[in-house]
Amino acid sequence: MTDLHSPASRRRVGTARRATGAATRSPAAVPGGLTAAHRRARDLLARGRSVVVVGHVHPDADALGSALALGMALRARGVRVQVAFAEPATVPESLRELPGLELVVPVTAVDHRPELLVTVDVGSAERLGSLRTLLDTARQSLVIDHHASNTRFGDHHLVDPAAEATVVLIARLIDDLDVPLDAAIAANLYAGLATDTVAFRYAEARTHQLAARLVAAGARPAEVLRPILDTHPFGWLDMLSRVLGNAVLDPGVGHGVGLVYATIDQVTSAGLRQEELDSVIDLLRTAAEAQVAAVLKQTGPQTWQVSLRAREVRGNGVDVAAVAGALGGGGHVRAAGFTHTGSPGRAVELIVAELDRTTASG
Ligand SMILES: [Mn+2]
Repeated sequence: MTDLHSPASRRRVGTARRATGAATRSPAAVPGGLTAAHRRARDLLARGRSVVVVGHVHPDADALGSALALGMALRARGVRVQVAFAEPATVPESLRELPGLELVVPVTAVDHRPELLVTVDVGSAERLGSLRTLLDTARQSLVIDHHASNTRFGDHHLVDPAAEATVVLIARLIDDLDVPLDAAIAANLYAGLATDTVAFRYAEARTHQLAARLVAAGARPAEVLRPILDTHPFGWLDMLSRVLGNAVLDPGVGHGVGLVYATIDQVTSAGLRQEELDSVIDLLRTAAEAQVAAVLKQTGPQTWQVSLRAREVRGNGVDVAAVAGALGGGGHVRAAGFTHTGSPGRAVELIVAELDRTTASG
């Protein structure tokens, strides 16, 4: 994903916790009082009789997978559940094979006075889009998320940046609600887990163990991931050939850090889905000669959404969140972005200057 909330290339430090239900019920001390937050979340979910679960705008597999898995688990407990997101108006095409989509309701049909609003994978109230009004109208709200930057915008919060995906937190809660993992719930959890860990590159042992549980419960990895990761329209290949054919490599940027970049103008992106556009940075970032990759995607006559990725070098690398932050954006250490107004050439100049500056001081 090109948005700033993709956890691509984050690195996780192990904690004492494990992903199994038995472990989460143990009173083991967890930094930040997570156990208490987890228990409160479980109690809220156990009591709620009408729940609306909302993912972030333009939901990815972690957001929608979390919402659907939790929604199905609550439905199994007899709870009245709706799943929603503010934009786009329909489920993104690549996520339309996830089980449980019958829980998704359009914005106009959302119950605005539920007992409990649960937001999943949402880092800030803005990421709820028009559904942020639910924060005021729901009786209570519970924020479940793994973004370190979470602004804690609800009444109650289960925020764990050590979780590789929000579905990890959802899996623990489902265990603690004593809802058995069925194939449909497992498929949703697997979709979020596989994508947010960049196909398990950034997954601790306990997270691989969770994946094994999900597969044992009936999630079929190839079937779950094919529409999400392995399916593009033919026009994608033409777009790639043009965009990648014009990619530029400058290995000298940042005192040898190296930058590879490409631009996608509106003519080139016409008719393609977000899924196709988001794939470009993942190809670009494989260039061995550059530690930093940038994709400049035109969103208006003079506006460009710039995505940055940093390659890890022996456990180290450029902090692109700092680069993006200096240019008015933000994100994660290895995946960040900013919005640029002006020419794409000027955006590249700004990135180069920032990389030269930060690598000189580092
Ligand atoms: Mn996520």
